[in-house]
Amino acid sequence: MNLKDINTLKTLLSTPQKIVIVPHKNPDGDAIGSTLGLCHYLQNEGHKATIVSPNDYPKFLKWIPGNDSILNFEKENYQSKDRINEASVIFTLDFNHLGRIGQMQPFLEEANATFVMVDHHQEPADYASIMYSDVSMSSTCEMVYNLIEFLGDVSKIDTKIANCLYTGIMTDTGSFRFASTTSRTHEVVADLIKKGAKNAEIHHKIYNANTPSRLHLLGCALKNMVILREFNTVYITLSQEELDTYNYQKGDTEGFVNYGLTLEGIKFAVIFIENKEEGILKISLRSIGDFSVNEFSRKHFSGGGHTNAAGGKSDDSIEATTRYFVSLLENYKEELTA
Ligand SMILES: [Mn+2]
Repeated sequence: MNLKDINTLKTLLSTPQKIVIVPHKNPDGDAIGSTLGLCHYLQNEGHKATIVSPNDYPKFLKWIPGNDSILNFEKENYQSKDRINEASVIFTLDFNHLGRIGQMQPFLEEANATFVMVDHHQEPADYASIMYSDVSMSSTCEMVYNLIEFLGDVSKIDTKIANCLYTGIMTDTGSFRFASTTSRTHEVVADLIKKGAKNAEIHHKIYNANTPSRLHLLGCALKNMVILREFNTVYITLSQEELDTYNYQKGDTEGFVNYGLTLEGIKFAVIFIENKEEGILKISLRSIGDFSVNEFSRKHFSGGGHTNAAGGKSDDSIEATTRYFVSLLENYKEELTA
């Protein structure tokens, strides 16, 4: 974050503001952890701060301190719009394009507030007058820690904030194993533990929250896995019928795509998940090393994200989409087998 933006933000926050904090649609651990961590900090500083989420989020995140106060734009629509209308400052966290907030988009576009973006994805749009965008960051939670530090307030990070920020850093780094994890990430996490983050408890709450049906759905996904050795690539499909059979709940397929990468030699893993309600396939892409799934998804599946983790979508059937996907791989063979 540049000095000019830090100073503008300092001045802005030197008097009490009405603040709305927004995570992306289908928020994950980093989106919920970062918005809640920032929200606690701003409230402690005397601001009126509210989180408005575009929609609901998985049950395994519903213990994070303050989660009860999050407004769901789909369910608490009137109240959400009210808060957005009266906001003097709107923070958008863990996304960088207003297209990522679904039906909330027009309301934010019309809002008469100063926008602050804090995000670590590629190619930020330019809707925010104060921007903290850094693709080298492990997580938005690590950036919120930095933001509080830029404001000179690290000593004000309390136990609640520490637990929120630890959660998002942990989930976005795959428990500190992805390449985006730096020595600085560990320093931040060490300080959060000092400040009261209950690391073992957080791991337990996030990762040991399986239901029998989710594990059965995972079994189904792994059975459907197709291994394309000549491209060091793996893909998984899940049809709506299979999701229904195993009583799919929001968040159940989180992390499934990563299993492909645990096979020796595999560099590229993709999961295609049918969503009959939206009439699309949701696609998650992961890679190990230099192969950019962000570029791949931008080019072929109207998505994007990071070098090693991205999302995308397709309007075609599972059969047609996977056929198209496999046909693309020939063009990437050299990169994938290098
Ligand atoms: Mn993130």
